Amino acid sequence: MRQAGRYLPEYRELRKKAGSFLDLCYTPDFAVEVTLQPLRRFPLDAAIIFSDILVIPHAMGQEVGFVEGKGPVLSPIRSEEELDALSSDGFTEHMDPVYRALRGVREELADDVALIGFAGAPWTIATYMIEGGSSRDYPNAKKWAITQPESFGRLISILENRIADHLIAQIEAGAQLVQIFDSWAGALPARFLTRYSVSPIARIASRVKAAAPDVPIIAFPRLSGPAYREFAALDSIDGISMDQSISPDWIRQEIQPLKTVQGNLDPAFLVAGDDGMERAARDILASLGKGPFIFNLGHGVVPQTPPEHVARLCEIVSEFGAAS
Ligand code: 1CP
Repeated sequence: MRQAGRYLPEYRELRKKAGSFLDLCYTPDFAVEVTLQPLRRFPLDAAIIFSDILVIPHAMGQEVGFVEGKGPVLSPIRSEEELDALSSDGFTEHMDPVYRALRGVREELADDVALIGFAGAPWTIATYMIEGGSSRDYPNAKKWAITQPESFGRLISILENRIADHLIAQIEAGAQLVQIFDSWAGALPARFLTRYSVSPIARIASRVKAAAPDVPIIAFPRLSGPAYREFAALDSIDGISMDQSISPDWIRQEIQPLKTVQGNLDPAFLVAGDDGMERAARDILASLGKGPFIFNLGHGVVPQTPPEHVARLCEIVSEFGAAS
């Protein structure tokens, strides 16, 4: 999940200094520093490289910006011609600062702290590319998928290739585990889920496995409900990250027998803190803590989160780990 970000004053300061979000992402010294900021404060078991899922469309020539208070803004792609104008030339060179940042982080991390690389999944990246930013209903992306499945499939397939390349290059640069974020999987109609989320993720994971058989791959098909089972059935996936809409008991019964589970505290508990947070965290640990499990949130840390609450949550999880 996003563990860096605006809830940390030191992040806000560095972001101001960098000028823009993308400058933060593409300046290795800054990206290393932002990645390590949460690790300096909290005894976390893993660092996730500071970057974004939207560096992929940016590397293919799409205009991408991050506007304060609004989020990502892209020049939307809505036609075959705009799709044809995307280019994969120079992709690796464009991404070089990300790989340099991974190397820099790995050098500074303690040996027992894992470094996680990541990418968005094709459907989630495609929604931003087509809608031009965050969306509630994805009208343009869905219309394209419904009315022109062939060219939509072409976009998905281009993204699959770039995502697989990007994950493999991150592993070569020091990522010891990679996560694929399909944050908007839950917005796909059931009839499209396999075609545009499960299968593309399976193909990407197979390519990554062929290049790096020992590196675990976690899929996060957020809000996909009972269809989480389809992802858990994939051979090439090692772990499933769960959002907070699913009860820990269902996860224990349906997913944990198949895969390592990661999740799934609602980030709102981290905002609230106190007893509510403690009870919710302990319930998750009691339900899932005996099986293969990575305690995590169900989505990214939100800006309103008091850092002290994160520190307290780390204590609760460590106490459970020490006692079991
Ligand atoms: O700990 C870390 O910082 C890890 C780096 C990380 C990751 C894994 C960032 C930095 N972004 C992401 C993934 C990401 N980016 C996802 C998938 C995970 C998720 O659902 O949260 C998505 C959908 C994005 C797209 C994105 N980036 C948005 C839009 C979200 C939406 O609701 O549409 C936004 C606002 C960003 C900016 C961003 N990326 C990362 C951070 C820390 C931030 C916030 C920027 C800031 O506060 O300055």
